[in-house]
Amino acid sequence: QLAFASKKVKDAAALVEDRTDDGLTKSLNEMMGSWDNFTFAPIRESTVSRAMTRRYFADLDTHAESDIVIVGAGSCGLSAAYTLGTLRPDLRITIIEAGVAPGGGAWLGGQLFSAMVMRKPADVFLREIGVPFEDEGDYVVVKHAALFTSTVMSKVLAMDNVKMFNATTVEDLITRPDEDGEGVRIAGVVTNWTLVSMHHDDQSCMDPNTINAPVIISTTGHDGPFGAFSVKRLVSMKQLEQLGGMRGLDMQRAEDAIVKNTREIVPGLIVGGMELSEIDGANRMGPTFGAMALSGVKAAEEALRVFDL
Ligand code: AHZ
Repeated sequence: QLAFASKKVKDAAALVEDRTDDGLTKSLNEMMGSWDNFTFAPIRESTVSRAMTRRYFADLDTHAESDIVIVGAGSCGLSAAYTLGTLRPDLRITIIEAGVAPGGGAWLGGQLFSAMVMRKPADVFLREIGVPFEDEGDYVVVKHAALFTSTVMSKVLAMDNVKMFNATTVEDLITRPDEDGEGVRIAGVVTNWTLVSMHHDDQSCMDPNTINAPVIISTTGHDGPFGAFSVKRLVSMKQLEQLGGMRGLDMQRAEDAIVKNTREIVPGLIVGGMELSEIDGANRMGPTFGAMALSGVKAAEEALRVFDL
């Protein structure tokens, strides 16, 4: 254990102070209106560097051997991470997200509109994480998609056993021969800084890093610059014959299909969310997110089944 670990505030509730009648804490209240003599506690620049890098490299060290790696932190990956982290605080869970900003397509409901629609029964997941919604009968509406995404993300990031490496891309899969020696099982992921992954064509000698794990959940979304990563790689390594190709939009069919088809695709690799549509030739659903949340829950369940085998 590194020394800084012992300083960690284990219980966030211990940080919460009583509030005064105006709604703010006494400490903040006292600070307001007394800016003339205001000054921060002293710091040296190297202290800041070390505060960040020491933790990051300790996390890299710890998570080089993970129990479960989730690739992609969109609505599906985050829902999977929440479910896994809650059910199994004993497991070391690693999230690799290519973007600087995790959340995938779940910061807006659709086009550039704020509200996020989830068809029932996905409201169970909103109740689980404590996101309020308007009940419209067969569907519910969260007033801003960012409320859903930031809530599930904040819960996941606060979990002691979960580490997210963002701005980091999974650029290959680690494989081993499977039991009968004919195919492969997935045994981890190959990572690199996203900015490096984007420049393999014009820079050389930028070898990647690796994370071993017996179970991977891939939720990289449908095909696009970074999307459908794992399933495209399975085709190029001849573990899948071909991709079905995501079909046109049909909300009714698409959401049922994505949840139903969330499964282990090759030993050790579970695929969830819109990445699945590329394997199975499923329709897209457009701006309804219930299937993403529940596919994440099912992917977590599948991952635990495989992990506990
Ligand atoms: O940055 C990607 C995004 O945050 C990340 N990602 C993709 N490839 C990666 C790689 N390494 C690391 N190689 C990678 N990260 O994966 C995340 C995918 O999020 P998403 O929101 O695109 O996918 P999702 O399946 O969670 O949600 C899909 C949401 C959609 S798409 C859609 C439609 O097109 O009709 N409808 C819905 C609800």
